[in-house]
Amino acid sequence: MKTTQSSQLFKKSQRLVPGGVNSPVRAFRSVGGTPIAMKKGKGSYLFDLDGNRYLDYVLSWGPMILGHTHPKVLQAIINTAKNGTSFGTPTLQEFELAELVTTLMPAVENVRLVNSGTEATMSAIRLARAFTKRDSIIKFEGCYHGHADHLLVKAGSGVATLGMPDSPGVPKAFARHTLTARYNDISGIERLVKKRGKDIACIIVEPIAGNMGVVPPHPEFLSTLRVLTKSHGILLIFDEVMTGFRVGSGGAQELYKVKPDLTCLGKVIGGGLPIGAYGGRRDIMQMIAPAGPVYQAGTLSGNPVAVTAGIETLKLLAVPGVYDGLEKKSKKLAEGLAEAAREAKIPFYQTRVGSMLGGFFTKGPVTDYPSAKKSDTKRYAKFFHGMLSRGVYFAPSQFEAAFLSTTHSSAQIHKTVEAAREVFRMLR
Ligand code: HOZ
Repeated sequence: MKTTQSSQLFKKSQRLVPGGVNSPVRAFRSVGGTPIAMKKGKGSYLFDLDGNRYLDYVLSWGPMILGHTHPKVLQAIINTAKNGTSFGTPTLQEFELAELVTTLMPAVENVRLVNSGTEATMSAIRLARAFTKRDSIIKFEGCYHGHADHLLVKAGSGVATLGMPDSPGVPKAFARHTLTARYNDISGIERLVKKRGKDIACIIVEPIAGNMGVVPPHPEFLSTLRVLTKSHGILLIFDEVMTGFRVGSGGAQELYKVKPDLTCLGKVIGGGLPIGAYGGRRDIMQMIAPAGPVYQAGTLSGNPVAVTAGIETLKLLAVPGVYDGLEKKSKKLAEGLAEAAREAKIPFYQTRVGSMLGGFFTKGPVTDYPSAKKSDTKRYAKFFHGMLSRGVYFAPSQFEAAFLSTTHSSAQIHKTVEAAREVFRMLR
C-alpha cells in the first residue's frame, strides 16, 4: 500500500505542528510508522491522500456512530450553516438538543453545552467543588477525563499510550487535590472514602473505561460508588463522553441502572462536530452562572451547526432497532477476533460493551489499569500494522477503543475477521 503523500505531509507538518499532529495519539508513536492523512470518509470507510481505502474502526475516536458523511446529518448541517454558523445568542437548536438530552437521560435535569469533553469534565468538577465546598476529587487510574490540569494524574488515552509520567506544567498544588484509586477495586475505594471522605467533592469515573482500552465495570462497582458517595456527601460524576448515546440511548447510566449526580458528554452528542455538555441534578446545575455563582462560559458554546449535527444524530439513533443492530454486529466482530486469536494460539483478551471493543494481547483478565498494562504493546503494534496494510484501520494505540457504526456491514465484519486471522497467524 503506497502512502507517500501521507509521509510527505507528516514530514512537513512536523516543522509547524508539535509532533506533526493536533492530538498526540494520532502520531502513531506507540505503534511506529507514519500517520495516515485522511482526505474523506463515507459510511464505514476512510480514504487517504494517496487514495487508499480503509475500513474504519476508530470513527474519529467515537463520534461517527452513524458512519462518515451520513446524508441526513450532512444535509441538516448544510441547511443550518446557510443561515449562519454562530451568533453567540440563544438559538432554537440548543433548546431542542437540551430537550433531547434531558429526555434520553433522566438524571440530566439541566444541561449546559460546551465545546469539548475536556471543557465538560473541567466545568463539572468546578461545579462539584463549589456545591460541596470541598477541594479534593477522586479519579481512577487509567481513566481519562480530558486534559485539564487536575485530571492529568495517572490518566489514560494519550498519556497511557505514550507511557508518560503525569504531565509537567501541572502545579503540585493542583495535583495534590486529585486522589486516585484502582478501577473496579471496591474495597480500595471504600477505604479511601472512609479515610478522606470529608474532603472529597466528587468521584469522577468512566462508567465503562475506554481510555485504557475498553474495561467494563464489575457488576457491583458503579452501584458501590453510588452508595458510598451518597453516604459521604460526595457527588458522583459519570464521564460519558465516550459511552453517552454510544452503548445505548441512555448511556452507561441506563445500562447499569446507576444514577449519577452529574454527567459529562461529548463525541456522539456532536455528530462529528465539536461539542461537549455537562448536566445533572437541577439543584446542582442551578449554581452555574448566570443562574448561580459558578462561572463557566464559551463564545462558540451551543453554536447552531454543531448542535444541529447532534440533534440529527440523536434522532437517527432513536429509530427502533439501531442499538440492537450495533450490538449484533459488534458481538460478531468481537467473537470473530477472539476465535481467530485462539486458533493462532495468541493470548488475547477481548472486552466489549455494545459497539465499544477492546482487545488486549495478554491472557487477562483485564479489569483495571495495571492488568491493561500487561498487554504486549509490541504485539499490538504488529497487529495494528498488519490490519492497516489489509485496509482495516484500528486505533494506533493499545489503550484506545475500537468502535462500530451503523454503516458497518456483516460482510465488512467478516472481511475484518478474515484479515485478523491472517495477521494473528503472522504474530505466532
Ligand atoms: N482522547 C481521544 C481518544 N480517547 C483522542 C483524540 C484524538 O487524538 O483525536
